[in-house]
Amino acid sequence: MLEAQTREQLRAVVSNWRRAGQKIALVPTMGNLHEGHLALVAAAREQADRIITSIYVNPAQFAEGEDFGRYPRTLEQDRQQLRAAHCDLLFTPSDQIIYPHGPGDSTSLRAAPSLANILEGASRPGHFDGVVTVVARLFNLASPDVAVFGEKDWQQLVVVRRMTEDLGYSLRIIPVATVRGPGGLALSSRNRYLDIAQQPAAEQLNAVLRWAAERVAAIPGQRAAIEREAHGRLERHGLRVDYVQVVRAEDLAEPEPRDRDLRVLAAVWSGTTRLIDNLPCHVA
Ligand code: PAJ
Repeated sequence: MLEAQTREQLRAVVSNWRRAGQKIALVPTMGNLHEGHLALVAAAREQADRIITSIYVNPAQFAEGEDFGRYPRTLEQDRQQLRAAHCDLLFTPSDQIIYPHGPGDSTSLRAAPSLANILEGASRPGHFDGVVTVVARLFNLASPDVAVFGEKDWQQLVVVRRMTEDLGYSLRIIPVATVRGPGGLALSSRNRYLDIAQQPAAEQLNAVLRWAAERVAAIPGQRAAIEREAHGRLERHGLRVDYVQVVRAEDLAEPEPRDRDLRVLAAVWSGTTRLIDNLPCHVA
């Protein structure tokens, strides 16, 4: 596996691949890789000849008081996993490469407000601005043909898809289904903040979403009541609910009676750990 830290190192490799007519996939991550990330690398393999995985813990998408400082950084472990997954290039830019003048004084993007100011964005103001700002930089640096994102972060996927369209990138966004642990908990780097006693309740997040998705699929007219009941169920499991909401899958809008592809999304707190999850909900 090749490695690059700078723009020049990355460009040199990418230009070689381009000259050889090879198709390039980018998998953006913040590291501390798990099977969810590796599923993205496997999906990238299906779509392209060469895979670039980036690891960069992006300060611009963490709000004041969030876990930027203690976000797990496990580069050596990540490197080994990527090697085993046959990633072709690991890109680990420094802050200086991504934000030459510092994140506070950089030229940045604003994510589409209708997508970015709700759900996660309502609780984490500016989060998606930080995400699209870094993802656009990574797209510019790597100029991939495809970029792979997890459905685990459904809202991020929708926001990035819109940014890609709005800015006219000619690349395809490939979504990958959420990888879960045996109890249904979506794999996440933040799961390591959970202690063993919090695990069963955390697993209820997925169980309740499964229940809600099935109910809404069967009786979409009862959506609001189902959201309320899901809220209550999560609280009864000791989870503090930030939101549990059914939206139109493609643009997170409030569903209309004719909409078929919905998505139920939730964020909860288990102690000091914020967990998110979502599931598709197809109305027959
Ligand atoms: P990170 O949380 O490291 O996630 C990187 C990618 O892995 C994202 O596309 C995310 O949706 C996906 N992913 C995480 N857990 C997953 C799981 N259990 N199953 C499937 N995919 C999963 O998301 C980010 O980093 C950042 O916001 C980033 C896009 C890199 C921009 O900084």
